[in-house]
Amino acid sequence: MGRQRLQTIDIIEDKGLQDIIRFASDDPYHRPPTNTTVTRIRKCCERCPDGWARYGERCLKFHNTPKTWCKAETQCVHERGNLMSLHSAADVKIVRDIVAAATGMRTKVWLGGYDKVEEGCWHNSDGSPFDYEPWGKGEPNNLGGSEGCMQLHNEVGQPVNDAPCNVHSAFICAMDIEEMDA
Ligand SMILES: [Ca+2]
Ligand SMILES: [Ca+2]
Repeated sequence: MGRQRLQTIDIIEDKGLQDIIRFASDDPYHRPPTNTTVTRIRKCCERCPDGWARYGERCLKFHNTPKTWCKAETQCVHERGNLMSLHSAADVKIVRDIVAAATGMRTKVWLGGYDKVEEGCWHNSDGSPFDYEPWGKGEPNNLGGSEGCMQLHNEVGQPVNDAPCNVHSAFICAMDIEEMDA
């Protein structure tokens, strides 16, 4: 449902109102939406839910209540997101900025990366490509043979570390902006 609304926005921007009307219903005789309706649709879909911060095409929410990686992911899913996946240096920076603003310091934060299923085979819990790996020096080292979850490190120059998934840590959730309700 959210995806359909986003497509509607794309069409508004790309092709204009006549295309929206065709897109809005398969019934060629339906009443076309008014401009007022279109405005309302745009506003509803271009913001994040309360408590979430807009970041590009994603909404982010920091949780400073430490949980295991799995419980953190569960919390994110409950809020219709996932633990945040990293895809660029800007992604690391925004997490650092949000965490610093919320806690006043560098805090370890669970991210969406995990290799718990098969050692060395990393995936993001949101299903996006695991295409950015700013591991700290010597990481990922799978210390003790039991580090399967990606965590933002709290030391300067050490972006991410593989850590034991059962450690309790703050975490950050992300959702695609297209997946939210009005
Ligand atoms: Ca591992
Ligand atoms: Ca490690």
